[in-house]
Amino acid sequence: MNAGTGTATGVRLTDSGTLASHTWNGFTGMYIVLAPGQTAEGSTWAYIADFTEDVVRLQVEVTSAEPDAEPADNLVTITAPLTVVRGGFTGIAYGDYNRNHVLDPGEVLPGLRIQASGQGAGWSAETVTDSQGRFAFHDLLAGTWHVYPSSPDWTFTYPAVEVDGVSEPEVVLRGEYDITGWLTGSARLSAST
Ligand SMILES: [Ca+2]
Ligand SMILES: [Ca+2]
Repeated sequence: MNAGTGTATGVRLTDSGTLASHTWNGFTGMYIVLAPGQTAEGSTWAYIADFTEDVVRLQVEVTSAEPDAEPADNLVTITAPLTVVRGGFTGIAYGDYNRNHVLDPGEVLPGLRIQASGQGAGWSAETVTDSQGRFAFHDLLAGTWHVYPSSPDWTFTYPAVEVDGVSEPEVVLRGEYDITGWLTGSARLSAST
């Protein structure tokens, strides 16, 4: 709010803190003009970028082109307690050779690279299945994670897993072999003489 008696031009809002990149609705890229007594509101939505402390910190500052009679009231610092929930999930990957939708002996896929990506930017993790075809992700941020097994021979659907920090869901990754890789061959025709 412009509490002064003169018009404020070039009013802009800047902030710093532990939030990831974000923009302010109502202020983004704009210089606002405020007549005396006029109020401007902004809102924002952001992921939290820094989890190292148990607080969310946001410092918002309003500046204008004109000298401010009282610069001290232009800065607001907000802190809120932050509880970071972490959890994980486990799973097994197999290639369903006989296409019966059942994990049969000999079908587990060891050494399979598995990626997981979460809701936030840069939320990703990766692991490799062990000799039993098993894998586990721990210490992930709670939320929806998508699982991406990668194999040149097997085609998977990419399941979504809810990580809640309470229980660790078990994910079964069933691979179907890529038929295009199995149909290569050659035919030789000969004509009778
Ligand atoms: Ca002021
Ligand atoms: Ca099977």
